[in-house]
Amino acid sequence: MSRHLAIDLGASSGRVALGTLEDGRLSTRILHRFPNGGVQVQGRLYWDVLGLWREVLHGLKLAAETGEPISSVGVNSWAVDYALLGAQGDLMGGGVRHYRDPRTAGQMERAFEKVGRDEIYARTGIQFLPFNTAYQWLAEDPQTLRSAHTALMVPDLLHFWLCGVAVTEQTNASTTQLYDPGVGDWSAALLHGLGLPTQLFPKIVPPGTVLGPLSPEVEALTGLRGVQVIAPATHDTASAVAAVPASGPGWAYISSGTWSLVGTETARPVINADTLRHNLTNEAGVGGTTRLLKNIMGLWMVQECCRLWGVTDYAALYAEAARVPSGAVIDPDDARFLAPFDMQAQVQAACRETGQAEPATRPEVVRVILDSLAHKVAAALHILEEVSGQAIHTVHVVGGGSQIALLNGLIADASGRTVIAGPVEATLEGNLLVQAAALGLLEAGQVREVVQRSVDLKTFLPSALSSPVHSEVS
Ligand code: LFR
Repeated sequence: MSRHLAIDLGASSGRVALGTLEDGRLSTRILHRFPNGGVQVQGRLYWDVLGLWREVLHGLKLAAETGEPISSVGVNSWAVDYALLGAQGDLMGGGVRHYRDPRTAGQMERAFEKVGRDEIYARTGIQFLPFNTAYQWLAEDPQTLRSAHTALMVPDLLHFWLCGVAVTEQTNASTTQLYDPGVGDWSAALLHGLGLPTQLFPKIVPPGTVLGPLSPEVEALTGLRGVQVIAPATHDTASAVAAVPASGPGWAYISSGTWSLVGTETARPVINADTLRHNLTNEAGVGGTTRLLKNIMGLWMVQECCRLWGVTDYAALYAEAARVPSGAVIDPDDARFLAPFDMQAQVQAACRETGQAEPATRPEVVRVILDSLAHKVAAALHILEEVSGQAIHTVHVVGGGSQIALLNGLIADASGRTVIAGPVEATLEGNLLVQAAALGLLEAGQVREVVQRSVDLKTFLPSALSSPVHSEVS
C-alpha cells in the first residue's frame, strides 16, 4: 500500500487530496478544497499565488494530521501562466498574470511578424490562442525581463517552493508554444526569433520526475516528514487524460471543466496543413504520448454567468436548464466570451446578432450555452476523425463537467456517439498515479486499468431522435 498527495489547482477551485493505492485500486480523499479565480487591479488580472500557497500549506498540514505515512506529493494546474523570479528566487512583476489579462491583445500578430505563423506551428504544433505563454512573454516589460533570473510555470513554481528545485515539467512546457516536440526541448529558433531571453527558461523534465524531499521550511510549516516531491503531468489536462478509463482504439476524450478540451491521444504529434487549418493542438502527454485536441470555451461561460447572478447552486441551475427546450446555438469560441465581463449580455447579443431568439431567463441562458458547447464538441469530434482517419465511437467525459447529465446527453445526441462519464476527479487520479509510477509502485502503462477498477462510470447513449452535427459551427 502507498499514499500520495495531489495538489490540483484549477481556474475556479483548488484541492489537496490524499490518494491510497492498494491492491491495484486507488481511493482518493479530498482533504482541503478552496476557491480560486482572477484578481483584478487597475485593469490587470492576476492569480493570487501567495493565497494559493497558503491554502496548499494548510492542505499539507491536514495531510500530516492524518498521521498516515505519505510517500510523495505533486502539483498540477491550468497551463500557460508563469512567474518571473529574481536572482534570489523572489517573485517579480507583481506575481503571476492571468491568461485572460488584456495585455496579450495584438501580441500574436506581433509574433507572426517576427517569426511567421506557419513556422511557429511547424515547430510547436500548438494551436493559436491569444494567451499562449509565447504571446504573454511578448507583452512583458523589457526592464522586468532584464532583471529576471528564471521563469517558472505555476506548478513548477509550487514545486520550487516545496523543495527548492527549479525545473519546467514537459507537459506544461508544451503549452507555451515555445517547446519543440521534435527536439524535446525549448525551441531555440523560436526563442531567438521572438527575441526572448533563453537563459530564463529552465531545464525541461518529463512527467514522473522525482525532484527531491520537501524543504526543511515546508516540513516545519506542515509537519510532513519524509515526503518526496514528484513532478506529475503538471498540466491539469495531461493528468486528466492520463486517467481516462479507456481501452482499445476508437475513443476520444473531453476534459470538461472551465474549458472543454476535446481530443484524441496519438503516438506522436500530428502537424500538417489540416491540423493547422483546424487550429488543432499537439500537447505533450504522459509516456511520450500527444494530446491532439481543441480548446472549446467550456463551462467558464456558465461560471461567469453564475458569478454575475450570485448563484452557487449549479446542480439546481442545470436541473432547471434541463426543463427548458433547446433554443439558440451560438459559437462558444467567439473571442467575445474569453475575458470576464457580463457573460449573460454577451450570450444574448450573440443570439441577437445571429437572428436567433434571445434567452430571457437564467435556465434559458444556461441551456443556450450547453447546447452550443455540445454542438461545438460534435464538430470537433468530426474534425478529429477526419484528421486522424480513425473512427471515434466512444467519448469519455472526465472532470467536474462530467457530472452534468444534461450536457453529457446533449453531447451524445449532437455527436451521435456513446458518452461515458467519469471520473469526476480524473486530474487528481492522473496526478497521483503518475507519482506512484515514478516510484516504481505501478507500471506506467497500468494507470488507466487502475482507474477503470477504481471508479464508477455512467453511460449516455444518443437518443433515437437525435440528428448528429457534422459541420463546424461558426
Ligand atoms: C484547463 C487548461 C487548458 C488550457 C487552459 C489555460 O484547465 O489547462 O488545458 O488551455 O486551462 O491554461
